[in-house]
Amino acid sequence: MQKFKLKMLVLSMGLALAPSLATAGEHTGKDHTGPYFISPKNGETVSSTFTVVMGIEAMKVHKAGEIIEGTGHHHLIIDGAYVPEHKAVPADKQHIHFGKGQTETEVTLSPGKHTLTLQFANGIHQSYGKKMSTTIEVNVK
Ligand SMILES: [Cu+2]
Repeated sequence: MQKFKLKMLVLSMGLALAPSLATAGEHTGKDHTGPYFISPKNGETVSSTFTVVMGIEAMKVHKAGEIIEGTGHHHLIIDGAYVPEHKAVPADKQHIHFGKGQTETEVTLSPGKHTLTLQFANGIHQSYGKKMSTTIEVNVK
């Protein structure tokens, strides 16, 4: 039984590796279908001011202004949910736009647990929806 389970694990790992092997030589992160946090990592303990590094492979980062297919910009949502597809991402203290195409920012939060959500949206800030979002939790010292 043990042996069988191990074999299945090796098999599924092989399958998971297959797509990245196909694109070997290219840059990593091909397993991400939406935006992702390069830093911090989910569950990480951070100091009150910390750097957030945002990544995306599925689409290209472009400054805001007009709708260009396959492009958009990052939004960081603090302690809030993703924005449903086609809805405009609000602009307030909880929703930070990176309309210049930034992929890095500094955030200051109160001590305790917070969620960080990345939401990718098009050039006029309309959300690409849940599939183009990701949420992690951080523990602020
Ligand atoms: Cu925006």
